This record gives sequence, structure tokens and C-alpha cells, in this order.
Amino acid sequence: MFKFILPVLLLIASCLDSAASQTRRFPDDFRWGVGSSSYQIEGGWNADGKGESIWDFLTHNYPEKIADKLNGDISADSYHQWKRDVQMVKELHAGTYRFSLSWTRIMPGGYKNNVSTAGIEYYSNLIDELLRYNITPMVTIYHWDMPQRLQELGGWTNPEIIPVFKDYARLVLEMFGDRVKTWTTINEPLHVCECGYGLDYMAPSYNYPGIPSYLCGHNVLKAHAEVVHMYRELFQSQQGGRIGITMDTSWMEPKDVTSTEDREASERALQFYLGWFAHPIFSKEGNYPKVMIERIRNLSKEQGFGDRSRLPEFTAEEIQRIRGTADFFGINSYTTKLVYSNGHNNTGKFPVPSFNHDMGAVETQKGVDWPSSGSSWLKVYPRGMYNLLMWIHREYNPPRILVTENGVSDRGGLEDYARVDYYNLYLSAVLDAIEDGVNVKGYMAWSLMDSYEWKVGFSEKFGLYHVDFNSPNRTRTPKVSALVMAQIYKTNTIDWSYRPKLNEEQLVALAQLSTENQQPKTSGASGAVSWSLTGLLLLALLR
Ligand code: GBE
Repeated sequence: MFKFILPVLLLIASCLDSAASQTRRFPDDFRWGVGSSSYQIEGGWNADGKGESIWDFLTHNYPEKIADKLNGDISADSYHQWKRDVQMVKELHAGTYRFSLSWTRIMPGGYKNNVSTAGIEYYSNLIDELLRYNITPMVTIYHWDMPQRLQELGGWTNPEIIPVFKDYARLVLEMFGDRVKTWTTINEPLHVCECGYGLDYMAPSYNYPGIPSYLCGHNVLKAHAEVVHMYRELFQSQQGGRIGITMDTSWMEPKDVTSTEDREASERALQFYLGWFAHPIFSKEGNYPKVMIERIRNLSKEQGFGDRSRLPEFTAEEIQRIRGTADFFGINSYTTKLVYSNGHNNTGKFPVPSFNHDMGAVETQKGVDWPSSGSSWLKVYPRGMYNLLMWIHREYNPPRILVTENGVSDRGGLEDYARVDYYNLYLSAVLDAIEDGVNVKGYMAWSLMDSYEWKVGFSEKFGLYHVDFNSPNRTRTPKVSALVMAQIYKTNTIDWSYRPKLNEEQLVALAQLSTENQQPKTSGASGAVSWSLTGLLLLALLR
């Protein structure tokens, strides 16, 4: 009789075990990382002679444009707290730390006539500290903080920016290239150009639709290409690193998948948002996507611009010079939009001319039942990540894709189970894509810590680490998600049953936070439980 009980018990136990532990493993050489950007975390906005950037200028002169009217003058104070930052990357078991350089910390006026030793030292120390712990630095040369003096010359709309950006890039490649082996030139050119020049969204907030963003894009692509050629000619063979670019888009899901019009609108939106920068660099033929060239040329003519399209033209030589200038495809993505066509005569919704009018597609998230987040634009739809990676694979077949940003916001707190669910779900989607043949070689969670979130100030939190912005040394505390990510990064495995308890450090911080009551009221706090359930449900649907 007893002979049977043990095997039966073992069988039950093993069933329970595999049911509870939904584990999935990533390839052994998969690269895990975590990201940040200079203006969002550093503070020290004028420390040791740092010059003014467009974000210093915008936040100081137009505080009313920022949700909480705050700025990044001190932020998480990484200018002084960088050793702690490296500790955190290490605690996360992240092999890579993706951070960006502040141009005006290195060249206060934007030009090479004035180089700040303090600025060079700051990044040099950070890089050395990372290497001490075997963490690979991945450096973004430009993450949105243009020197204000160069903006006064038109910033990215003035072709003069190309040699000046190249000078800046040359200096940092010379200074840090012996130790930095992964570089990206520019973070999210779409946001740099369309949100900065076309809209009143990101600095410099031109709010001038339909013209300057295309000039910006043209110069960004050329500047990027010049830097990559310079790296390949002067540095790559001795230094042995890789260089690429990071682009971004939401996944553009046809509003009605059975409608040809909606499917075409979705394809157009992807070509405008991502193809604008990806096609010239990653396609076989180079140049802007055909649909962009044709639509903008035709619309420009109709609008009275004559034969000069608002989208500038590349010469055949320029097309060849830009094509192939990336060793990897960096993609940032957070969410999905539903897309439909802007009607037959493309009227209504948008200013004429404008980027969105040129695109002729309307985006919405109305009516979806996807879980929400701390940001109005960010809804959770992991399948979108899978679809996007498949689209990139089909369109360009790049040999190395790095997800350089992905993550979710809330309104604060350490018990961020919604973030845990988000990461498990999105990583699962990334793994689905890998299993279906997409060459995703690495993943960088956004973000290492709570930071200055641009136009929304400090109100939306993306961090794996909580930052106490009221404490003098900007105390950092791991959230639950940090413990989960550390486990994923350490084991190369997603494990849905892994629910860490808060550790001592977190409990102390939690008690302190609630007594000080410094957290903004959360809208999503009570959502944690239903969130986990939604997460599991979604996962079940996805598998
Ligand atoms: C990344 O950009 C940035 O690289 C990173 O610096 C930032 O911290 C992270 O986003 C999180 O925001 O009301 O729909 O007009 C649009 C991702 C907000 C691109 C959404 C801001 C997409 C930039 C607001 N966009 N995001 S609204």
C-alpha cells in the first residue's frame, strides 16, 4: 500500500510544480541590461562649468510647460551618486548599463574649442566603475540634450550641426572608446525631430508642423552616418566595438484587422514612424520609404510648395553613404496604438501640412481593454512587441536587434506588481519572437531608477529603483520589480511563480515613505491584485 503513495505524491508534487512555475528560458548568450539618460538622472545642471542644454533652457524659462513645473536641475543627482548607480546595476545582475552623455557637460558651448575636464572625468570614472564589476557600458552619444547655443543656430535643422556633432562624437570616441564597446549615436530620432520641431512636445518645442522635422531628420541621418563612418575608419579596428542607432515606435495595430484600409494605414504608420529612419540605414536599397517620398511629394505639390517636396531629397551618393551604417538595430517600444485611415480626402484631424497629415493615419487607444499604466499613452499589450519585432525582421532582417528600451510607468511605490507583470509579459513576447526566428540579442529595461520624465516631470515613474527625491542624497531603494528582474537576469529565465517578499531595506524604506506620505496619490495601487490576474490571463492567451 505504502509502495503506491510515494510515487503518487511525487507525481502530484511535480504536476503542481510545473503548473505553478511557468518558466521560460532565454538563449545563453542573451544580453541583459538596464538604461537611463543624462538629463533625466544626472542633475548638476551647471556643476563644474557644464553648459546649458535645451532642456535646461526649456524647464527654466517655460516651467508651465512641465506637468509639475519641475526641472532636472538636481533630479536623482547621479552626477554625485554614480557609485550607488553602479551598485544597483550590479544588484540587478545586468551585464550592460545603457546611459547617455551630456554634450554640454563635455563641451559646454557645443563646440570643441571648450572641453570640460570635469565632464570627461565624470564619465571616465563611471565607465571604470562599471568595468570594475564586469558591467559593459553601452553609451548613447545623444539622448535629447542639445547644447542651447547650437539650438540658437537651428539645432538639427541646420546642416552645420553635422560636422559639429561629428567633432563631439570624435572626442568621446577618443576618450572612452578604449573601454566602451557598444555605442549608439542618437536616441529616438523620431522624437528628436517630430516631437521637438513638429510638435510642442519635447524641447526645443518649435510647434512648427510639416517642415522642420523633415529637415531635422535629414541632418540626423547624415550626422549619424558620418559618425559611424568615422568610427569605422579611425577607431573600430583597434577598439573592436560596435556602433548603431536606437529608434522607436509603438506597434501600429490595424483598428479593424479585416479592413484593407486599416491594414494599409497601419503599414503607412510603421513606415512613417520607424521606416523614416530605419529604411535609409537598414533596407537593401536605402533612402526614405517609398510611401513617404511619394505622399509628401504629392501633398507638397497640392499644397503649393511646387516641385520642392517638404521631405528633402538625398543624392545617390548620400543614399549609399547612409545605407548600412549600423552594426545592430536598436529599438525602443512601450505600447501599441490602433490605427485607421484618415478618410478618403485625408481631412479633419490634423494641421495641414503636418507629419500626421502626410502619414494619413489616425491613432487611438479608445475602446481597448488593455491594462493602463501611470502614463496616459502607455497601455499594456505585449502581443504588440511580438508583432513589432516580427515586422522589423521581415522588413530589414537585421542580424542583431537590441531592445534598447522597454518598461512601464506607475505613480510611485515599492510594491510594483503591475511592473512585474509587464516585464514578464513583454519578455515572454520577446522570447516568442526569438523562437520564431527573430535575431533579438539583448534587452534593456527602462529604467534603472525613477527619473525626470521630460514634460511630465517627476509624476510618472519608470524605475526599477525608487528614488526619494526629498532626501539629500536621493536615496535609492529597490522596488519588487528590481528583485524580480535580478532573478530573471541571473537565471536567464522568466518565472511567473517568483514572487519575492520585500527585504529588510525595502521594509524600512516603505515605513519611512508612508510616514512622510511623500508619494503622489496612486491611481493604480489597488489594481495590483487584479493586475496580476490580468497578467496571467494575458499570458495564457498568448501561449
Ligand atoms: C522614451 O521614449 C525615452 O527614450 C525615455 O527617455 C523616456 O524616459 C521613456 O520614453 C518613457 O517616457 O500625450 O500621447 O502626446 C506622448 C519613448 C509621450 C517614447 C510617448 C513620450 C512615447 C516619448 C504623450 N511620448 N515616448 S502624448
